[in-house]
Order: sequence, then structure tokens, then C-alpha cells
Amino acid sequence: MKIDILTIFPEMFDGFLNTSIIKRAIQNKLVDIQIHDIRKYSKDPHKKVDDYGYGGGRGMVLMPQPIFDAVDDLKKENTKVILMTPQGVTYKQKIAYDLAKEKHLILICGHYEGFDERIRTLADMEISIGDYVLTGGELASMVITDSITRLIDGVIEKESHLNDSFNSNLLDYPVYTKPIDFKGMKVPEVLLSGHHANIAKYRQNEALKKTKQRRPDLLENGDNNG
Ligand code: 6GU
Repeated sequence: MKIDILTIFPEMFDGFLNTSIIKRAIQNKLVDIQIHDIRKYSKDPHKKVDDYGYGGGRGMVLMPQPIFDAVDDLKKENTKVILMTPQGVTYKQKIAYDLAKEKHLILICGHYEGFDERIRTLADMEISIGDYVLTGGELASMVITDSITRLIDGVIEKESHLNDSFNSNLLDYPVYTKPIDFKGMKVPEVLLSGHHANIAKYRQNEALKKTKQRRPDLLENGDNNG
């Protein structure tokens, strides 16, 4: 899987790419993540990437030229181009599973007050990560990249994501580690019993209980993972 990310703030990705599971996935060549500075593609003598919007009102708008040239440079036969925007479809685990099957993604991070409407014509899909406004698409593109990378074979143990919240429309069951008694709060007896069938039953019940309490909408919404 290759993921190319177009941004005007490449430095935002340093910590993300150099930490923990994402870092190891890159080192093990399970995913190739490349950050591209949109400015590099600007044909403007001052490497401008944005300008005032026609009609006035809002502030700076990303210009089409650098982004069109970047996509033209990076796009191959099997590429899916995704625009990060609060106007896109709301991101869900089901979309992560679908995208994890792709060979090559280009994620375009919008910024400032917006991007020229013509940039939309480049995109196969527009994604929002939720109903709130970020200063730019960078954090959203990291969310997408993280959630896809952990689904790639070999990145984490398969068991870890087979049990994920949302796969079965249920939130995760509670987990405990040492000590058995912490400030009077005890690990449930059944988890210490070694009785696998009872443990499975307990976990299923707890997951259902938690989901009913906190996210009853998940139980009504059918399948989330396709
Ligand atoms: Cl993808 N971009 C921005 N700027 N804000 C968002 C978003 C994306 N998703 C939710 N809010």
C-alpha cells in the first residue's frame, strides 16, 4: 500500500510517521507513506499556493494549479484520490476496511478557509472525519492513514483488529491487567477463572451492556465493517 499525502504543512507529519506502530510499518515496508509539499509544485515565482477568493468574504483559498500538477505527477493506474474536507462523507470503520484494500491513495489536505472548487474534480471521494471544523485536513489525513495502516496484513496481530470496537457493531469489552486489587477495585473473578467459555460469555455481555448504555445507535445501524 502506498499513501501520498499533499499538504502545505509537511512538518506536521514528523511525529506521526516516526512513532510506534506507523513507524514500524514503514520500516518493515508494509506501507509506503510519502508527504509532499504542495508548494514544491507551485509555478508562481514566489511559490504561492493560495490567494484571495473571488467575490470577497472569506480569506485565502488554495489555488488549483499546484494541486492539479501534484496529482498529475503522482497518479497511476490504480490510484484513488481523496480530498479531506468537512463537506465529505463521514469517515467510518467500514470505509477504512474498503480503503485498506486499495493499492495507492493520494490524500489532499485542504487548508485555510478553503480550496478552489475546481480541485473537487480531481477527487474520487471526499472524506470528513466528523462534524466539527479543523484548521486543515492534515490531522484528518493522519486519522485516515492510521486507521488504514493498522488493517494492513502484518502491521498488528490480526486478532487485535478482529476484536475492534465497531466490527461487530459493539463497543469493546473492558480489559484488566495487574494488580488484581487496585485501591479496592478488583478484577472480575471470571477473568481469573481460566474458563474460556465463561470468559467469552462475560465479554459479550459487557460489550452489549456498554453499547446499549453509550451508543445505542450502533445497535440500530446494522453492519459497520462490510
Ligand atoms: Cl477532512 N477537514 C477539516 N478542515 N475539518 C474537518 C475535517 C476535514 N473533517 C472534520 N472536520
